[in-house]
Formats: sequence, C-alpha cells, structure tokens
Amino acid sequence: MKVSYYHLVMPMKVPFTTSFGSSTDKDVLVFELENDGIKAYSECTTNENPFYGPEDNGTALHIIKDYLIKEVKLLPEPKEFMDLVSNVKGNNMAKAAMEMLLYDYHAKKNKKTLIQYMDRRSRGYANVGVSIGMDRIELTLNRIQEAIDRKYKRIKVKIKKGKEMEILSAVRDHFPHIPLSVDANSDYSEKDFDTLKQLDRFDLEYIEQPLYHDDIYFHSKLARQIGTPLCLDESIVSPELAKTAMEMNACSIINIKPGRVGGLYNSLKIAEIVREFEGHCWVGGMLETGIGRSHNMSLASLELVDYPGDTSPNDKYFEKDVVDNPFFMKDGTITPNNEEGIGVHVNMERMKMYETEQGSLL
Ligand code: OSB
Ligand code: MG
Repeated sequence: MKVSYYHLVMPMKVPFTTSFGSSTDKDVLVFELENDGIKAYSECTTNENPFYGPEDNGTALHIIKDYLIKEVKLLPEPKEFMDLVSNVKGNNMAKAAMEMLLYDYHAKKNKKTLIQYMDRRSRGYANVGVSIGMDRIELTLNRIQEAIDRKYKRIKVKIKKGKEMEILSAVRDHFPHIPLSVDANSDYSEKDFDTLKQLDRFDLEYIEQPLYHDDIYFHSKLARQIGTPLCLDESIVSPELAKTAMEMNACSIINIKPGRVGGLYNSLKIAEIVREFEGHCWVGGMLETGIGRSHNMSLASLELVDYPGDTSPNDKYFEKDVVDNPFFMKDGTITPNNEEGIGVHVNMERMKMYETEQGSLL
C-alpha cells in the first residue's frame, strides 16, 4: 500500500475576496492512496492560512503524519476510522481528508459510485448556486449577470462590516427578484444587530454566518430579532453542534462542508439532524479542485440536501483543473460522476505542473 501527498499551487482565474482576506492562488494538499490496483483521491480543505477556520495546510499535514495516517494503514471503513481517531480533538479538515480518501477507496473496492456507497437516496443531480467574492461593485454586478445567464439557482454575495448596504443596495437595484443570499464569514459582533436587522429589507434567502466563527448563542439571540433566516457555516463543526444550533433555533439552515465537519460520515449525520428539525441544508465549497468538488457533488445530489449549494463547476476557478472530466452545469444542475468512487480521472501531468512539494506518508 502507498499513500502520497501533493502540495499544489494553482492560479485562480479571478481573486476570491471574503471578509477575512483575498486569495489569488489555490494552495492545496491532495492525497492519493494506492492499494490492490485501486487508486483513491481526496483533497484537504485547508489552505495556506487559518483565516476561515483554525487549521491550515501545515497543521493538517502535521496531524495527518503524526496521528491519523497510522489508522488509515488498516484501511478501515469511514465510520470505523472516525471512531479510531476520536481521541484527536478538532482538526476536522485533516480528518476529513483521510476520511474522504477512505470513502473513495471503499466505494471503488466495492465497485460502487460514491453515492451508492453512501447508501442514501439521490435525486440524480445537484442544484447549483454560486458564491461571488467581493470586488468593485461594477464587477460584482457583471458577475451576477453572468451567473443569471448561466442559470445558477441561487446567488450568494460576500459582505463585510460597513460594506453591506452599498453592496446590497446596488445588487437589489439591478436585480430586484433573484434568489439572493449573503455570507459575512463571521465579520459582525453582538453590537451590530441593528445593522444586521436592516438587511431584512433586501429579501434575502438567508444570512450566512454573520457572527463569531465559534458562536451559537449570539446567533440564537439574533435569530429571534431578525426576519431573515440565518444559515450557519463556520460554527457547525460536528453533528452535536448541529443539534445544539437547531435546538436553540440559532439557525434554520446549515451549510454543510465535509471538510469543516470531519468528512462525509458526519455530513450525512448533520443532514439527518437538519431533516429531523425540519430545517434546510446545502453543500458548501472551499474553492475545491475537481477532486474535492467531486465528493461534494455526490453529497449535494442526495435528497437530504434540499437547497442549492456552492458547487459551481470547476471552470469558475481554474483555467486547467487537475481532472480530465470536470463537471458541466446545465440549467443550474450538475449530474455527479457515475463511475466508481468519486469518478474523476486525475491528470498527473497537470498535478506535476502545479506541484510545489510531494511526499509519501505510507
Ligand atoms: O464561507 O463559504 C464560505 C470559500 C472559502 C472560504 C469560505 C467560504 C468560501 C466560499 C466559496 O464561499 C464557495 C465555493 O467553493 O465556491
Ligand atoms: Mg460561508
């Protein structure tokens, strides 16, 4: 058996700006597991800094090398793997990278697609929304027009404190009726409730993660005072916290990112908790390459996932992706791959082109 990692730096078509910063390159770790003629892949959703959440590429690689890889060696199924590494607290993105590698491996070993291996009902396609970073307002408006022309089912724009009114007034002036949401990436505090309440006038589907990255309580307080539904992203790092948030009515919607919650097994649990509470969920993104996007797309096609996600096709980000069979969107929907496992054909020449470091873990 062999497990390798590839550290890639891929130039992005346009910089992506959120309230916590801008990225011009996708700086990412990709993993490859080879055993018995099977090649499985995954991608870690960390990047070069800990500005979205607490992990970065360096911490993830360290946790994987020093704690997780020895459990991967026994090739456990994903649930078993999560039990084996439960003594490692947090570090969800590192865990998810290994867990999703095992999902791809076991699906392929069982000659199943990832959807079949997850064993949940799929609607056969994912409804696709788009996440648009902050930029000069004319550029944002152009990007929204392009997204409408491409038939995205929901448009999400990034906002930050002090810029929300300018951005949303311009967007709603030009596009009064589009399904619109905003993502603040935790830029506001409990002193900003008055500002946030003013967003009610923009008829948003929801406001994503307005407050602190690790908060549930203040979100529950805000939810009682505001008309617009709240969606949590950063704060929901486990099925237990998903339940806490739903019980406290801190949100009615959860953005499920497999990386943030420790993998697909926990993602499925969270989707089930949301359903139990009659909430809604969708699958988020971390500007993944075609490899990570493929895990997300299978999850996003499940019936449990009822809202359009941030699962735009690969060509939104990269001129040339690392897979030969990127996703295509038709009428705002994408059909997941139907080959075994995640079903992507990894292009090793492209990987070499972007590689800055490579090493073996097992
Ligand atoms: O909060 O959803 C987020 C990208 C990087 C970090 C955080 C977020 C995002 C996105 C991008 O919104 C979604 C995508 O992959 O297109
Ligand atoms: Mg978000």
